[in-house]
Amino acid sequence: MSTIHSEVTATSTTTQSDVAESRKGTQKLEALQKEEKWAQQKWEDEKIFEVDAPAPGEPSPPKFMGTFPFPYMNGLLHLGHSFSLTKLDFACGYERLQGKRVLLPFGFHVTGMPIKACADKLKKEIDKKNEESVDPTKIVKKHGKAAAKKTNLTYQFQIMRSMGIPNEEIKLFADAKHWLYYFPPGTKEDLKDFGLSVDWRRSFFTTDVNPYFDSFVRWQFNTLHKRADPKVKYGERYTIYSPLDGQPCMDHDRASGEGVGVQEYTGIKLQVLMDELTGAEHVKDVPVGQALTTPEFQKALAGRNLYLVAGTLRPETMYGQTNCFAGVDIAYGIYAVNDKEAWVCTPRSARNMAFQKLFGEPGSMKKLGEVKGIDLVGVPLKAPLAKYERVYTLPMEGVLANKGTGVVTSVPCDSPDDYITLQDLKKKAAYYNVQPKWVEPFADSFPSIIRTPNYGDRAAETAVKKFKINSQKDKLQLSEAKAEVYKEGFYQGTVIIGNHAGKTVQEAKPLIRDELIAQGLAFPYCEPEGMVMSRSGDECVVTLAPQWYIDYGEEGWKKLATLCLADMETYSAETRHQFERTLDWLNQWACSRSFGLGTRLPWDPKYLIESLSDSTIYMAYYTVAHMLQGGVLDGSKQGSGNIGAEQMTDEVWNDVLLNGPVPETAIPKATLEKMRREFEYFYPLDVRVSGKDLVQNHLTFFIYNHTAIFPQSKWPKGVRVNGHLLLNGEKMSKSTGNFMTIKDALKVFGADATRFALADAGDGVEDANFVEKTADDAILKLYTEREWIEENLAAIKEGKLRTGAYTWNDRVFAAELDKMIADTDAAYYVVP
Ligand code: ANZ
Repeated sequence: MSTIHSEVTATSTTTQSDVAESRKGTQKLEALQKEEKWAQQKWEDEKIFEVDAPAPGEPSPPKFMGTFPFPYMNGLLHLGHSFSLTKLDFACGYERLQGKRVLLPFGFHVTGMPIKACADKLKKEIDKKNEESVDPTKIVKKHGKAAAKKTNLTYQFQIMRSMGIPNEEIKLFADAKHWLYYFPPGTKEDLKDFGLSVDWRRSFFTTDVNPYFDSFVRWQFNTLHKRADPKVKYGERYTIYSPLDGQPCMDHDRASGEGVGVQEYTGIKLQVLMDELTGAEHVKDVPVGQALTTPEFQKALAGRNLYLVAGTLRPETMYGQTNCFAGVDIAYGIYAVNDKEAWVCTPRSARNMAFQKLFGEPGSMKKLGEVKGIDLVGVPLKAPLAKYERVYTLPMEGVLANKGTGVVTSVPCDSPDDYITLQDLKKKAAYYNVQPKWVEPFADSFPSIIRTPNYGDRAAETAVKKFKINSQKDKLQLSEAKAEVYKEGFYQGTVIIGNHAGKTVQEAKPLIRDELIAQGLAFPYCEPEGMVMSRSGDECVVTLAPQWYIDYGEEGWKKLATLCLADMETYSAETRHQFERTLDWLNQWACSRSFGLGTRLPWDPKYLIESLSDSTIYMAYYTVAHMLQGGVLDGSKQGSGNIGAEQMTDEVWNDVLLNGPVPETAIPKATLEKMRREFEYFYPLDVRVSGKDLVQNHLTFFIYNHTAIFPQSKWPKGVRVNGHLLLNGEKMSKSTGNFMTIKDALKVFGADATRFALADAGDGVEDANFVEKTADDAILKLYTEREWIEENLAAIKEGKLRTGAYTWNDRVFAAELDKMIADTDAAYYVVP
C-alpha cells in the first residue's frame, strides 16, 4: 500500500490551499463520485463479481474465497468495518488479477438479543406516549435531559433519531422484524457505494425469518449433537435466577436489569487466625475482633475454621496481598459452609452462594452470627499466596455492600484503590483505632507481581502519580486509574513472581485461579453484574441451571482445532499466539437462549441458538445460497435451484456439504450436483478477515466447528486480523462524536478517496489511523490523475504521442512498475 501511496505523493502537486479549496467547492468530489457510480453500475450490469463454479467440462481456474464476519444489523456500519473490509477487498482484487475466480460473499447478522430488546424498549416508550398522550420525541423535553441522564436512561427513540431515522418512521422499529428489512438492505446499498466487490446474489440475513438459512443452522446443530461424541451437551451453567419465581430470569422476565449478565469472581478465603485473636499476645495491645470471640459465637462456630471471603477479579495478583478491607458500616453475616468452615460475607452474596450450592442444597444457608465491619478491624488473617505470614483487616471507605462479598482483599501493587487507602492509613493511623503495626510493615514493602511496559512493576503507584490522586476521596481519578491499570495489566502484563513467573497475565490468570481452587484456598463465586429485579419484584441471584452448551476445550476436539491452526496462514505471529492462548483457555459455551431472534434448537425448540453459535460455518452456506434464495435477503423467493426451504432437510445438506448418502428428495439430481460443485470448488475458505478482537471468540469457534463438521480438506486456510481504526489519531466513539459511518465517509470523500485513506491507515495488528486529510488529499490527486488521463486520451486520439522503440526513460518506468508488482506479490504472500 505504501508503495502506491508514496508514488502518488511524489508526483502530486497538492498544497494546503488546494485542500481548502476542495473543502469549499465539491466540484472535484462530485466529478469523481459520478465516475464511481458509472463504474459501479457497469460492474452490476456486467455481473463481474457474480461467479459460479465451473460447469463440468469447463476449464477450472484456481479460485479464491474470502469473507468478513457478517456484521450485526442494529445500526449502520462505521469506518472501522470498512477498514477491515478493504483488507479483504484489496486481497480479492489482487487475486482476481492473478487470474483466479474470486468469491467475496456478504451476509447480515440479526441473531441475538439487542434488536429484540431495542424494539421492545421502543414499544414501551410508545405505549407510555399513548398513556401520556405525548409525542415520543418530546419525552425528553417533558422529563428533562438531566433526569434521563441521572437515571442512566437513553430513550430508544433518541438512538433511532441519532441513526438518521425520520421521526415518523421510528414507530415501525417497535417491531423487531422491521430492523431486518431496514438495516441489511441499507447496509448493502452503502457497501455497493463503497465499491465492495461482492457477489450480492449470495447475500442473506440470519434467523428463522429466513427459512433457508434456518435449515442450514438446524442441520449444523443436529450434526454437532447427533454423533457418537456429541459436541453439544446439556449441563449446569451459571444463569440469572429468581428464587421467588423459582426459574431463570431472562431479559424479558425482568423489571430492571435488562442485558445484565453473570460476573464471575474468585472467592479468596482469608483464614481468621482465631488463636491469635483469643491469645493474650494480640489482645493485650488493643482488643480486636471481640464479636468473634464471645462464648455464644464460639459455640455456634463449633470449632469450624472461620474465613473472611473476598471477591476478586484478579486472582493472579494474590501474591501481593498485604491486608484485607472491610466496610466499617457493613453488616456481615457468618454462614456455615459445612462442619469445618464458616465464611464472613454480606447476606446478599451469601444468598448467591446458596443458590450456587456452595452451602449444600441449592438455596439452603445456615447463619451462625453477624458482625459489623468495624468489629473486624485489626483481625489477623492468613492470606493464600501472600508473602506475609499474617495480614490484618483494615477499614476502607469505598467498599460497596452490594458488590462481591463486601470483603475486599488488598493488593497495593496493582490496585490504585488499595494503594492509596494504605497510604492514607499510614498517615493517620488513629483512624478506627488502626495500629501502625497493621499497616507500616506492608504499606511500601509489598512485592511486585506484574510487569507492564508503561506502568513498570508497581502499576498502582505509577497510576496514582499519573492521575494525581491524593487520597481515597479522589474517586473519579481512582476509577480511571483502576481501568487503565487493569487494561494495561491484562493485555500487556507479565507475571514476575511465583510458579507462573514469565507467563502473560492472560495465561496465568486462569491457571492461578484453578490452582487456588484445587487447593481449597478459593472458590468460584458468581453474581449478577448489576442489580436485576424480576417482574415479581425479587432481587435475582446467579444459580447453576442446566443448559445446552458447546463443549469447546474438550481434549480431542481441541487437538483438531490446534491442528487446523497449525496449517492456517495467520499473516502475523501475534495473531497465531492469540489463537494459541485462546485455545488454551476456551471452555464450554452456553449456546441456548430463551429471548431474542435466531434459529430454534432443533431438538429442544423452546430455546434459540445464540448469536456466536450460529455464525461458525455459515461461509459454507454462501457457496450455495444463490441457488436457494433468489436475490432476497430473507429467502422469501426461490433461487436458481428452484428449491423450497422445506426441501432442505438434513439429508440434503449432508449430501451437498458432506458427500453423504443419496437423499430421498424431489430435488433433481443435477441441481444437487451443481450445489455440490459450488461447495467443492469454493471451499475451503482461503481467508477470513476481521478485527483482532474476534480471535478470542468468533474466530476460534469458527476453527473448532469446521474441524468438527468438515473433513480436513475443507478446514479454513487463513485468518487475517487487523487492529482497531482510530479516526484522526483518536479512538472512534459515538459518545465523543469522533465517529464516522461509511455512509458519511462516502458523502464527504467519495469511495475512492475513502479507500485510499483506509489503505494508508495501517497494515498490522496494532491500531490503524484514518486521517481525513489523507482522504481530502486523495480527492485532489485522483482528480489530477483523471485530468491527466483525459488529456492523454485526447492526445492519443489526435496522434500526438510519440511512438517507436522504448527510450531509456520508458524502460526505467517499466522497471519501476515491475518492481511494484513484485513488491505487491511479496506483500501478499510473504509472512512478515
Ligand atoms: C484484588 C485486586 C487486585 C483487585 C488488583 C483489583 C485490582 P471492578 O472491576 O470494578 O468490578 N472489589 C470487590 N468487591 C468489592 C466491593 N464490594 N467494594 C469495592 N471493591 C470491591 O472491581 C473488581 C475489584 O474490585 C475486585 O478485584 C476487588 O479488588 C474490588 F490489583 O481484588 B480486586
